[in-house]
Amino acid sequence: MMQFPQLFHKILGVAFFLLPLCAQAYIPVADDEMGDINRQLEHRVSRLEGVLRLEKTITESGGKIFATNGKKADFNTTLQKCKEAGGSIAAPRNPGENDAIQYFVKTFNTYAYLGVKESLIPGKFQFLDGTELSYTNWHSNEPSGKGEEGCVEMYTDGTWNDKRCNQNRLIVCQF
Ligand code: MMA
Ligand code: CA
Repeated sequence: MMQFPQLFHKILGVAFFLLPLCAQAYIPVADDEMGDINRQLEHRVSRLEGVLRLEKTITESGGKIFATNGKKADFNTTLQKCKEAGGSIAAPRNPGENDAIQYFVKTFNTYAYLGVKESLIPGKFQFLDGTELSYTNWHSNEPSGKGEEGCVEMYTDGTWNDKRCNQNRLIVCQF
């Protein structure tokens, strides 16, 4: 009768002997099927993106997708609509993202609210989660509201203006 340590050693030996076989014979099959599914999905996604770009309802910057439904709403309704869609209100973090949002503002010729709001310090603005803005694109002489304009809209030229939150502006979300 074989003792445990020897048996264990034998099983380990067989396992390591079979490992390269598995790697060559089985994993490539699974890999291929996965590759097939990935290619099918990528094809479907790229066709959907083609439709949405044709309709001018999506833009992309650095992997972040921005989208509009072409409709207008006040700031709180915009927050709600973006959340319902599984995203959040568009908040540009750099010039590329600002350009991506500006594309909609120009295309729909309608200003858009951004995911930026006034902090407890009047005239100081931040992201909705309270984090600091590392990029801004204020229009000259903005922000001007001194605590009376808690939201931020984007003008057609891409610059920002602090604005009361009750206006109807283009809904632009990020995903
Ligand atoms: C409006 C309003 C402000 C903006 C000024 C710029 C008069 O107020 O949109 O937010 O700063 O225009 O002139
Ligand atoms: Ca202002």
